[in-house]
Amino acid sequence: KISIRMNGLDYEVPLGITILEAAQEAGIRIPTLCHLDLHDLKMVNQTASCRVCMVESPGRDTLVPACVTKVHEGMEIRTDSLKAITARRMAVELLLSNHPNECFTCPKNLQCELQALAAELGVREIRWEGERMDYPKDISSDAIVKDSNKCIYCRRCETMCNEVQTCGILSGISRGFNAFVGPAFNIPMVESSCTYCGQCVAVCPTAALTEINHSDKVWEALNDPDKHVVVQTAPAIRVAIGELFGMEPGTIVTGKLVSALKRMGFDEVFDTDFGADLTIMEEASELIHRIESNKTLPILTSCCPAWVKFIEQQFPELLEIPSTCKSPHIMFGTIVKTYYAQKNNIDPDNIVVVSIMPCIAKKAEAKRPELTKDEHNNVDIVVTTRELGAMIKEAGIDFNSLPDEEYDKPLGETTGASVIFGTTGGVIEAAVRTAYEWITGEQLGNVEFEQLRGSDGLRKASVNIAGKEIKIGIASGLGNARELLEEIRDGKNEYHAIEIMACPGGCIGGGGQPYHHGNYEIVKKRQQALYQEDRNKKIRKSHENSEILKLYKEFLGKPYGEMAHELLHTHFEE
Ligand code: HC1
Ligand code: SF4
Repeated sequence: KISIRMNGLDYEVPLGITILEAAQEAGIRIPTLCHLDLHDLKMVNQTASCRVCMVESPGRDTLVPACVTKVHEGMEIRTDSLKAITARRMAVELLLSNHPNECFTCPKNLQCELQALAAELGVREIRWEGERMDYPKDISSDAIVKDSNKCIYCRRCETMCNEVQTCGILSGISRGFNAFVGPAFNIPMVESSCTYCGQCVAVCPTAALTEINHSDKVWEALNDPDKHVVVQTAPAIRVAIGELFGMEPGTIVTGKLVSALKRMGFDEVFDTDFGADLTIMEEASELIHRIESNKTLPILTSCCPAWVKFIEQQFPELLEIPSTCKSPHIMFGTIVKTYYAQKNNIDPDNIVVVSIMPCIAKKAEAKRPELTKDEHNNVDIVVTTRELGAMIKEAGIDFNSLPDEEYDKPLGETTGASVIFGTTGGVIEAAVRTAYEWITGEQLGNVEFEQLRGSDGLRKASVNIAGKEIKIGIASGLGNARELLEEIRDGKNEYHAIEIMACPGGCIGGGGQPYHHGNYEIVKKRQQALYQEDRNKKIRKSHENSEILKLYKEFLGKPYGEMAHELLHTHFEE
């Protein structure tokens, strides 16, 4: 420990920490903008480029950035001097002098960290009316909008993309005044190898990176009398959307979510969890088939579209091993446009399937050629949790006072196994519950597999099924996925099954969820809420979902059979 003096008071702090960390320990706020410490992901963005955290250190002539300056014995620091406050304000003023003045219409309005800082620091005028960057917006992809004019060069996205996700798409481009972050040579996003995981969007403090907004398409469909509009909600929405209405992270709002969607005018409100139960029927069958034939192991889960794009682009030689299952919301869309359409005598061309997803990559997934090649798409429109929250507000619905309502039936019955899909480890736990009972013919006493749970990005465990150790790997975050894939490629991996989710924490940490500003405690609360939702369910195993069993009996035939293959499975592209 060393002694320092901060704002006139004495503190004992550990040697080697920064002024910013010392201030945080002492409960003193130093504003930051480019700095981002994601210690759960072992990632710190420490570019010190914004100069917002300047503090005064008497004895030194200059101000110093608190985020990168280490404390030393006897150091004196003033975070609140006029000089420090003026410097901070000027740093923000300079950023604003080259920032589009369009807060009113900006997708980040009221959620922008730069805007919030300007308010906090009392910036009341911008004294420099100068030249501005004038790059066209990149709307080339189906998922992400890049507006380089709003880039403040904090490089958080770059650190996330390169160090956590290891995708290497984003880097600094151009020099000086014109500098921004984008794909090499500033090629359009769609031409890059971006996975659309959206983690760069999740950490961008401004609107330089946002999701493409598709809410107008939903309103159009809802207002078209010829359209039958069916909505489905992903597992991770119910434990996060409440945050957009001031609720505590991890508040379970399933009933209010259904209620809001009914009030918005959707003809049917369904749950992607049903699709997840269906996925387990197929994926567990595929797992058993591969274990019995001892071929193409390990099987990799295929529900995360960013992860699928990652393996297609980075490990094309391994495309034999992912499960061929379509993702749950795509399976659900397929069933709505076939079984449901036939049962209800509705022309599938008049059905619009809307998916509410925590994910930005799902937008691009829904547009993949092999999932849209039939005369009708599987899923027509994808909106994120954030987009839905904004739509509920636009519709004037008072979310917090809504009653709890139930998902529509049929196709409305879901299990605890499917709701945990939304957290890292959940898909494989759901698959194990079913595979265990199918292989052994015995009922599981306890359906909770603690060894598969947790929040570390890379976990390894095994489950004993009928005397055989089934080895399981779990990765969330694409950098962790890369480690497992390299092991497989190099023949060093002995796993039977691997679950991969592109976003740290799984879908609950998705790029389309309410912004958590790098606070992974929020993501962990969402995770606990999903496990609670699982415990609240009467049925906790996918193969006991009676609506699913009926669907196979009336329409699909056998799990992993011919019809199931045709409708519920897909292939991957090099
Ligand atoms: Fe997910 Fe999935 S769990 S991918 O994370 O398999 O997005 O929530 O809907 O499709 O069920 C996302 C979540 C989601 C699918 C399911
Ligand atoms: Fe990188 Fe993911 Fe952002 Fe694409 S979406 S640029 S892969 S972080």
